[in-house]
Amino acid sequence: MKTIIKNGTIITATDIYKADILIEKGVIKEIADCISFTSDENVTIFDAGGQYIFPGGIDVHTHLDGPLRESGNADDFVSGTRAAAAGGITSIVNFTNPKKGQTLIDNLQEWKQHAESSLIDYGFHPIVCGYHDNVLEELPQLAEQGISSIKIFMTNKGDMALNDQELYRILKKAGDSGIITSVHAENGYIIDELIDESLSKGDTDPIFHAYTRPTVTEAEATNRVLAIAETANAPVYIVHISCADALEQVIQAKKRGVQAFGETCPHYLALDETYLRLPEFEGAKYVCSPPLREKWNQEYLWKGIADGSISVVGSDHCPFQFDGQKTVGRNNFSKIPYGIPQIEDNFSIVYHYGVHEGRISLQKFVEIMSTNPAKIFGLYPKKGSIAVGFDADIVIFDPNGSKTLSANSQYQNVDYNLYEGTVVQGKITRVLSRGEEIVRDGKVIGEHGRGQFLFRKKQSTLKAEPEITYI
Ligand code: DUC
Ligand code: ZN
Ligand code: ZN
Repeated sequence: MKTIIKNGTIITATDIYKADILIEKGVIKEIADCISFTSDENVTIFDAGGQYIFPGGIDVHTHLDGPLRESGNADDFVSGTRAAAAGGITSIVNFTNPKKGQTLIDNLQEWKQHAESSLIDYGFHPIVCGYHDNVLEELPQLAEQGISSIKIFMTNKGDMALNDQELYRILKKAGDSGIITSVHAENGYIIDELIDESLSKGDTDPIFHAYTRPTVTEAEATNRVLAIAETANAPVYIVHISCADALEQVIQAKKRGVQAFGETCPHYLALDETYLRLPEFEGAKYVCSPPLREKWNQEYLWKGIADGSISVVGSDHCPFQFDGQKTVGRNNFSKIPYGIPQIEDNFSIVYHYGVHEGRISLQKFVEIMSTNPAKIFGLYPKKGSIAVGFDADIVIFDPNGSKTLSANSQYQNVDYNLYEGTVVQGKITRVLSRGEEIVRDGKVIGEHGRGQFLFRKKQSTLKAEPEITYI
């Protein structure tokens, strides 16, 4: 069975050109000016005239099925990967949450079972919750099992936060094992003090979530973990950079030669702290950590994307229902589960505010949404571009179309949409995953359970490839 995509404009991280694409057995077999076929062949033809052909989005920051702290999140692998597919995402790397006392390897096996219902391909970043010596022994074993990244926290005192010694040991051992360490960099010890001070004054509204997590607490933690990674000579990936001050730490570390990569998220690019002030407690819908920042930070984040200081945009999709989950914190912002729904709109928001509004090029869009995540997280050259030999993970996108973002029309299993009513330029018309059409005219038609586990390459293998050096 063959598929040919005709007349589209192919966008990669480096090129824009018109060509046809031949897909066989889920893989891109040929790219040429005009691919012909005979009428007796069994060929599916998609005419992509006037449309862009992007490599499928790779979202390396998702929390599907995540029991984060006391509240379970609203999307599991069925609803979450349907939403992802509708939004142009063909692969995710999802966080796992180990139970107390569970080994990382056991936890991985458990999460592989959770993800069997996935519609799209998936990998995992195991979260290391707290430190114990076994963790160090397990890291090389994880790498052998196709896990080339982990996540650690400098916040959430008690159950997750690591001290500097623990950060150093884990970063070093992970780096030596070919694993890149993703870090949630906020100084949780200081934040907890600020929360107590705020609550004792009666300052309990959602906006105080932002005021008790000031940019300096993010910048300090970012700087510290970058210095620790530098000492350990280990690669480090700073997740969800929200502000100029934290980004500046990454820029300085890169100048010193630290193997540092930065990620931001669409909400830091498109929303700001004023949303936390919405009446009727609606600000709770926008509670995430790090918090939304003053608007002027957005310009710095876009500049960081454009100049390569930020390598990836990930969704940090971690949805909670407004009714019944977010509302738990009505009288105390620190009880609002932090996290927001985003997996479905990530691609559209970055395209709209980035490409359509002229902040980044089409090639840069592909680089941050697909190519860089694939390279940094060990999926390249299987995923992350449109080229012969790559999986046929493809988004066909009409730049003249548009879409209205709304809770009423979304696949995300949550009772609100962050961007309710926003009309974004461009429309995803088809999505292919390994050559199979999973979205048609914006509707998900792929079956859940067809997604495959992504065995990812170790970071050391990746480093040997020249492509990574441009970041
Ligand atoms: N921040 C995180 O670090 N994780 C989940 C959601 C969030 O807002
Ligand atoms: Zn985080
Ligand atoms: Zn997260």
